[in-house]
Amino acid sequence: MTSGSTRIVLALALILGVSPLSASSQVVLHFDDLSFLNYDPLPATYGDGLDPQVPDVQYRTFHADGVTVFEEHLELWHLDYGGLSNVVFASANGTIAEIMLIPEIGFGVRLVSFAMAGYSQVDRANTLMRILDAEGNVVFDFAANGPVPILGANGASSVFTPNIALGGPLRLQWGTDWNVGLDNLVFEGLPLASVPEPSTNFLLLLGLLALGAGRWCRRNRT
Ligand SMILES: [Ca+2]
Ligand SMILES: [Ca+2]
Repeated sequence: MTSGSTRIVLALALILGVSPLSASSQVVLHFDDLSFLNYDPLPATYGDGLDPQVPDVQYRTFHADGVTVFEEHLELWHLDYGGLSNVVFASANGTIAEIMLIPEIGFGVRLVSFAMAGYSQVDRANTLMRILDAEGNVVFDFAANGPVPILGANGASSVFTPNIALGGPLRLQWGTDWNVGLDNLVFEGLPLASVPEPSTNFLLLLGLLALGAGRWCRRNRT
């Protein structure tokens, strides 16, 4: 998602009365406060309780089907995922990484934004990149129109701002190239009453699809 689409998402969010920048309780998972060696598993407790409304964050690597678990962790890496440092990635190539945000009963959770970049300073792509609910229903599919480019060359990285809230656990999956690492994931818990109706997320999705269509048209005029 480019800054252009980011602006549109923010604009939509503002139009819909969803405040993407308001809460002071936003948590950032940056992995910079850990001592580790490359390939070490990310501790299962990392990020737990930083937001009391989201007591548990879980990390898994799935087989390529995105359903069966390969290993109950993600792994850590120091440098050269683009310009990011101290990132997490799937524990084997050809698999799918997942971060699951689990709110307290009576609360929802909003995935505000996250960054990704390609190793080793190489542009990559996610053939699979999506947000699911606890039951595995796809709430938002970043790759609906094809693989999602991920920057990495020349110290670049890609920032995504889904700003999507669910009334229960939220899962972010990406794969199947373990050379795509994740960093700076921002989320917040919020009372169920302030979780947008599913139709609001649907409108955000429509906005993104409209943007994609616009891009497609422009590309085909040149
Ligand atoms: Ca945990
Ligand atoms: Ca980091």
